[in-house]
Amino acid sequence: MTLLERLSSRDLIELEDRHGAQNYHPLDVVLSRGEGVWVWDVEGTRYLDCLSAYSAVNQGHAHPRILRALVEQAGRLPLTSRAFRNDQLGPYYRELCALTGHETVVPMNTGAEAVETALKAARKWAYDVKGVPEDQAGIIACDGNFAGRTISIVSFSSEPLYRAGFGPFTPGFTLVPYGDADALEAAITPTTAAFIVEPIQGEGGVIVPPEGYLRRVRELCTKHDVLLIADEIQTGLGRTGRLFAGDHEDVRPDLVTIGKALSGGFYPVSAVLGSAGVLGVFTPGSHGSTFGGSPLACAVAREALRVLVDEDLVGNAAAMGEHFMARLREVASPHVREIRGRGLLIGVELRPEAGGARRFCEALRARGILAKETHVDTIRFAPPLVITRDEVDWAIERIAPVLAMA
Ligand code: IF1
Repeated sequence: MTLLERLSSRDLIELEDRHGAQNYHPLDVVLSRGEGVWVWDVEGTRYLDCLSAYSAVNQGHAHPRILRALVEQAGRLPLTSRAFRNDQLGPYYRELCALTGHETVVPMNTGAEAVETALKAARKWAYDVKGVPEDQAGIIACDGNFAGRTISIVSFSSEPLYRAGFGPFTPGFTLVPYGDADALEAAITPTTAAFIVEPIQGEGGVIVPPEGYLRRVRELCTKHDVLLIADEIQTGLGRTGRLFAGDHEDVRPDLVTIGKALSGGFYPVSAVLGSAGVLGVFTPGSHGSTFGGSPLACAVAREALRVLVDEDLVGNAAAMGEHFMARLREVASPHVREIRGRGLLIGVELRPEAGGARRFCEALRARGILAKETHVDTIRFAPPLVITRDEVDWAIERIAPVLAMA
């Protein structure tokens, strides 16, 4: 046992606050162990995790198969850099392409890097293929988007909190309302390279667009020779009850960004998927990453994807999501304004008079459920996709009195 393991939650919180930058306001629960849908704090209290590290642990905490793959590969060869080839990268590409139906992969680490990579590919495609004049390629994004924290990404954020103090911003971005295909069409110009969109907005408050929106967006992008970039970093890899959230409308984007659950939460692994025609714009030296495509990342991702398939986590997300949502709708609460979502990405929006979602998350925590508010008024329920029917019912027994509280 290390010294740190004997510190209380209070001691550990004090240390974090003394030495850490204050860019988060977490619930004051200090976790030290996880298994499947469950996590334990340093005092040994057990919680059902209804956040799943923002959908990075779709396969459940510390999945034993992914753990084994990680340890095995870490003991053999963690990193080569892309200056040399490694024996995990090719098989990883093959398996990822076979699973997703895409042709080409760019391996990166964090979600933000995958988004940056997709935007770079789209700009270069606009110049090399579409014939847009130099430095004029435009990208259209949606109000309420969340795609990461880099300067270029916050340059197209509509959230003042994410931007304030970080200018000057990267030019070339236009915003349109989410869910409004006519607004997209009106914003497209001859120099538009791409439209980037989340099939369901996560940070925006679990916003499900109107039925048919993504299909219409696909048609418009095709008609105007604009690339459709789907950011599936949060919604992808089973979360919404299909492999990709775009699958609900049979939409095939030109580029797809994935991350988070690609590693089952063990390690930052992200990727851009697309066709050779688009991702082929990258030439040697034009893009890269020290850790992207490392043997460790590839081995972990390969096993994380196999677990997704072998345990039918996509099917379970669909079935358990339906059950979770149906049980939530039975809960009598004066505070609930709307329950929405898909699969196991569920948002419960409270009425403005409820006093904010934060106090409900604190009350849930006191009853053994960890959930996080998004925006001010929405509680997000997004447990690991390995959750069982009994565990959903266990959660509902605790959620119901919290939603009914004064
Ligand atoms: C934080 C939110 C979730 C994402 C989509 C790209 C990224 C994310 C659709 C970037 C990341 C995170 C990051 C995390 C909180 C979180 C989040 F509330 F802020 F919006 F999940 F809902 N595209 N989402 O959701 O991926 O670079 O972080 O790997 O604390 O910032 P990343």
